[in-house]
Amino acid sequence: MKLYKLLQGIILELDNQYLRLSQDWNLLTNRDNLFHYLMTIVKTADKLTKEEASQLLKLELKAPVGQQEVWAAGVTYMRSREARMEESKESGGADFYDKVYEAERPELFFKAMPHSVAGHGQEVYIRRDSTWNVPEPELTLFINSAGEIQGYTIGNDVSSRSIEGENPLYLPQAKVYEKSAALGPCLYVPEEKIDPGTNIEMTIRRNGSIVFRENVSISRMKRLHKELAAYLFRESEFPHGVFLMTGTCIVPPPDFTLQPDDRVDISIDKIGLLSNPVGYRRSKYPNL
Ligand code: DO4
Ligand code: MG
Repeated sequence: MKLYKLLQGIILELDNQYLRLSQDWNLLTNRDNLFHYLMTIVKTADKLTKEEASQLLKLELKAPVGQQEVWAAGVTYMRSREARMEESKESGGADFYDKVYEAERPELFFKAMPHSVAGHGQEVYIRRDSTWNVPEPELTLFINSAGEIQGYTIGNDVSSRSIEGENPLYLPQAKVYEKSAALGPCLYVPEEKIDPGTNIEMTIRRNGSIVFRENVSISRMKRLHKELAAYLFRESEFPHGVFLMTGTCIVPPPDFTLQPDDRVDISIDKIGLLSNPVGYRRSKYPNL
């Protein structure tokens, strides 16, 4: 089943039925055994027609995030390892990517606070001080405060490859800035773990034409989801749960950089479509 977060309330979608929930997002999503809890409330929740639900989703949809931080794993696919080694060979950083791909400890980094996450349909930003900006389509885990993977969403880990490539110590600036993370359109809560054969596809459009498209199965990931979750929870607590992007397996060619007004569409089987236009940040504080 799927949970869509609205400006006010939540829509639960189950087998083409739509139900309106008024629960608090953080309390609801952090329940033990979320799938079974949602099954118990299905009978009593208010029903919506398909038209009512699609109108609300059109006008009120937000990123499926409450007070949860967003973290990310890196170099979990061979494709990311190769691309990173290439981009950082001049800075002498290439070895680090090779080592982390092989190491027992995964690369995990902080990605976003909830307020800076873009939802489906909202703009993601690229940095003005970067010459090479890319989207990274990533299956994203939702892990509750007890460290259990309860759901999944689609993530876009928008990144600056020129800043990261110049020096791996610049990683936080390449990765963490306003609207560099997109999540959505929903939180997908299946009864069983996601199918390892699940496909992820990214399409980038410029002036309405496709300039990049690729499709890969998440089965190519080197690490297990539960292994990434266990490392993230080793010495940290997440009282409302946490989102964890699992790394990219799709990398556009080296001469590709995002431009304002591009559109990035990422779809993952069973979860849906996360579509975001690309832009530059318009500062609320023009003197900064
Ligand atoms: O090591 C840098 C980041 C890697 C990353 O974001 C990815 O592999 O998806
Ligand atoms: Mg990434």
